[in-house]
Amino acid sequence: MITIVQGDITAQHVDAVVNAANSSLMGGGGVDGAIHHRGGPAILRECRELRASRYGSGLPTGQAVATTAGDLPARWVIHTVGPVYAKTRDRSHQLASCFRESLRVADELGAKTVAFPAISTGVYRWPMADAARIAVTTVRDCPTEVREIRFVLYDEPAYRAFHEAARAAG
Ligand code: AR6
Repeated sequence: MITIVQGDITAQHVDAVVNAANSSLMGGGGVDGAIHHRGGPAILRECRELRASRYGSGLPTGQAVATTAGDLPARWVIHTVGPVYAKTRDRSHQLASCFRESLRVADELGAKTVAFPAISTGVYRWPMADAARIAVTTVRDCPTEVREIRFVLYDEPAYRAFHEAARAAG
């Protein structure tokens, strides 16, 4: 089931929230900043451990990895790295990969409810309507045990874009 809501991803009562991270896993602005701010230092501690153990040169674009959600209502944060938008180079497959890989990690964890932000549409400048189309069609076609995939959009235009994408996807 796909649901679309307007709100703050850090406030979602779901099993896992997805973070629009960068490959350093060391935090940043936007969703990433909000998740680390509200989730507290436990998240960064696990991110540091992941950098030291598995991702010495950073989490590659399109991949996903889980940590605790610290003080957030969710149980886990799934960090994924969206592509930076570029007119001259189609990176749609990397954006789609973020959704698929996040759901794969969610299945490994046993998460049944997962909240996604509009990955890459902020600092990484992906046009909202196109990002919404990729997000909705990718999760719709992705085999998963997750029962609710919740898109959490920060503002009204993003919320409308995801509704329109869901309507177009049928
Ligand atoms: N809840 C839901 N959506 C949000 C929230 C929130 N609390 N805050 C912002 N958004 P961005 P990106 C929306 O920039 O483009 C960071 O510095 C926002 O309006 O968070 O993938 C990372 O460290 C936008 O539509 O992620 C990376 O360096 C969407 O979330 C880089 O930004 C994504 O915006 C990643 O850039």
